[in-house]
Amino acid sequence: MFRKIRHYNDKFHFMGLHHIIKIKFIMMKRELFPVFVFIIAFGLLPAACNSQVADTWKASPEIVAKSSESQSDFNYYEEKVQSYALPDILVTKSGKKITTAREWKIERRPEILELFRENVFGRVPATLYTRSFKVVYEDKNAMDGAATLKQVEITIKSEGKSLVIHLILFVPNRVKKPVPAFLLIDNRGPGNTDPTRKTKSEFWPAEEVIARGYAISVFSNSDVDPDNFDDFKNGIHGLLDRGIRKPDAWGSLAAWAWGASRCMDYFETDMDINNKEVAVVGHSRGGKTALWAGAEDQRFSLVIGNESGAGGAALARRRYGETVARLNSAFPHWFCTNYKKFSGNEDAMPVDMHMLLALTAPRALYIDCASDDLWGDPRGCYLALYNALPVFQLFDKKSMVPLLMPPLNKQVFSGHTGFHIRDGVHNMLLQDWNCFMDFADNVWK
Ligand code: GTR
Repeated sequence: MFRKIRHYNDKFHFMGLHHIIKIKFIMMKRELFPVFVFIIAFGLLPAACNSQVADTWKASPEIVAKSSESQSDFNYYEEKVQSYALPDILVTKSGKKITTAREWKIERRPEILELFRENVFGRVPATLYTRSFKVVYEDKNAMDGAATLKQVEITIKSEGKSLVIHLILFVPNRVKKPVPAFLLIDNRGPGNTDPTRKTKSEFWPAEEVIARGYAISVFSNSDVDPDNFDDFKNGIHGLLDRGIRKPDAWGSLAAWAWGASRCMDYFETDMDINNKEVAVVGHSRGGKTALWAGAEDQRFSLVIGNESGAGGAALARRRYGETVARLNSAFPHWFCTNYKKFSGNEDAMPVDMHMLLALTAPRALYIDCASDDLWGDPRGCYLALYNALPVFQLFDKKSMVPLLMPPLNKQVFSGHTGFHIRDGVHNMLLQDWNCFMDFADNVWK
């Protein structure tokens, strides 16, 4: 069930079961032996040799030292990462090996989704509610005629109480409809998402996205659930939670992800939007949320986790930068109560974040990090993506990222998986969005 891996450099990827199986297969066929020798000579050996190191990202020693100094309770040294064993993504709880896309979809995916609901993000309550949509403002001549602006109220009602999610949507005018769209789960406040466009921010570069022919939309996570610990009294919890809170009841991240799905419900009613091509995007806590939204709601065809870090793409077992214990103490409202069992006890988790990423397959997944954001463990995010590939490849062999982490500012993607690490601090910038759109161009063609 668990596979031992080495952590320090990327060479361990060759320990992946899928590679071993492939190599065994090649060796069985004698006529293919020269191919095997070729792979060893030109594939494994150069990858293991130092000449490649210049082409792969490594944390800057200065930033490692600085981060370590400012947060001395956390590990920033790669050589101090203890070895760990990741749960095998392709072996079911009962020990069955998954070898086909069908088996993944029917057997392993639902099992992993349940494990994340039970132990990490929590479960959405079954409480009945109604939702309605109202376009409260429309400007067909927004952005000097380049786009149509729609401001939509999504009203959720249950037993006399209600809550409104405010969706802002720009649709490009000079493009054939319906168009693909990006939906940002905004965790930074309205200063980044001004519908009047008097204030502009790279965090939500609406003009640039419109210029590329995509619609761009946003809602604020705090509309769904304010980002503070109040024992789950306010926001959607106040509306839908009933009875005594269970250890697997949803936290705020799951609530925000649920909010993204309500925006998707709206897109399904808007003829301008191609609801088969909607990307959910989030930064940091919003990035963790986007990954979970994509796992829970398979209508999102592209999932983008920007600097999602611990509780997002970063492998928990590496305990590099932010840890499960710190997430639980600093943000007790983000995850379900069961997640607290894993504070300082990551090896006991029945999942790790490569499994969260795999829940996106066979849809498209993009992960990105920033070089100075060691708190969010860029290498741990990459390793999660790499270790999710066997699932993507059950559907499409082309889904691939290289063995070694790409160097700074060099985007890599193939098939339905992509990655980059940007130079600089924790943020989401136009440079990142350009990479998302390049990937989307390729996926949505
Ligand atoms: C930090 C938190 C991270 C990340 C970040 C953010 O304080 O430790 O997990 O979510 O906030 O959302 O900007």
